[in-house]
Amino acid sequence: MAIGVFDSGIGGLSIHRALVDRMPQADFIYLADQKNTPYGDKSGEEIVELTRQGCETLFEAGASLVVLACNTASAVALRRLQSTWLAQFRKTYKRPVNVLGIIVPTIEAATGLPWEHEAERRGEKIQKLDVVGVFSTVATARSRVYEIEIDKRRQDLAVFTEACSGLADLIERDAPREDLSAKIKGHVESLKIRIGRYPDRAILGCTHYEIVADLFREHLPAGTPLIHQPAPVSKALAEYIERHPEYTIGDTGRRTFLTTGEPRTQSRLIEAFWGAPLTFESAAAVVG
Ligand code: DGN
Repeated sequence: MAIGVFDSGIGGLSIHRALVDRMPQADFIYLADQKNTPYGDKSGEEIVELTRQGCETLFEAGASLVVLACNTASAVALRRLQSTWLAQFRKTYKRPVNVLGIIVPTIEAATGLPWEHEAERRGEKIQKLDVVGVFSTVATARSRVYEIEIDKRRQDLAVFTEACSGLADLIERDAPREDLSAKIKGHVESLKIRIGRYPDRAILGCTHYEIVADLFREHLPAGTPLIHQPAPVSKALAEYIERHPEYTIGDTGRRTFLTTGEPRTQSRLIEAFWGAPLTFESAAAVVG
């Protein structure tokens, strides 16, 4: 058995990397739905259906847990999968299986005290924060998941989500760095105009954006705390696995990379981010 990691493309590799670093002995299967990427501009129904199919492929390939390493799928499809499809998956695969999202651990990191304690431990100054800026896909912004979930925890924080239409796709297509930088600058400035000033802290609410986190940092005012997803998500998942030994995750350190698109070696951007070239196999060839 293995941990399945799902994204519409390469963005989820940012989460996968942190999971591998935290649990190097576990077996992992990564699935990129590159045939259908990008998800960010699709309808809710389409996102639910594609995410359901992705989970099925991963369970068929031997995953016991599927991590939706995609904010868009987590925001739009997670609840529907858990309430409607999970019972069916468990019947079909005759073993404990589950689907987990990445938004709640991110929000806990962005709003909760543990994050502030960690920052304090590192000697960073904690300011009184009141405006959180979230950068995400259009579908995540439309779901208002960050506004809703943050409001449940911290009513003293105002949340503004900036829908960065097309940015994940540009990253997926390995667009030149200058183009990515210009687009990110445009979104930071557009968020500033909506808020009336720069946000006090910002969340990278799309797993693709982690790969160009340095460009967000460059265009936000120096010192703006930037919340990254990989660390809190991998920590929350490792804790979840410890509490739930019924989900077996293997112990041979095997890592498989599948794509619904054309099998290929991933982009230069990924190679730089990952530290080595990654070759994906065809998902159809592996699970039929
Ligand atoms: N990486 C996905 C996310 O975190 O929302 C978005 C990918 C996409 O298809 N736009």
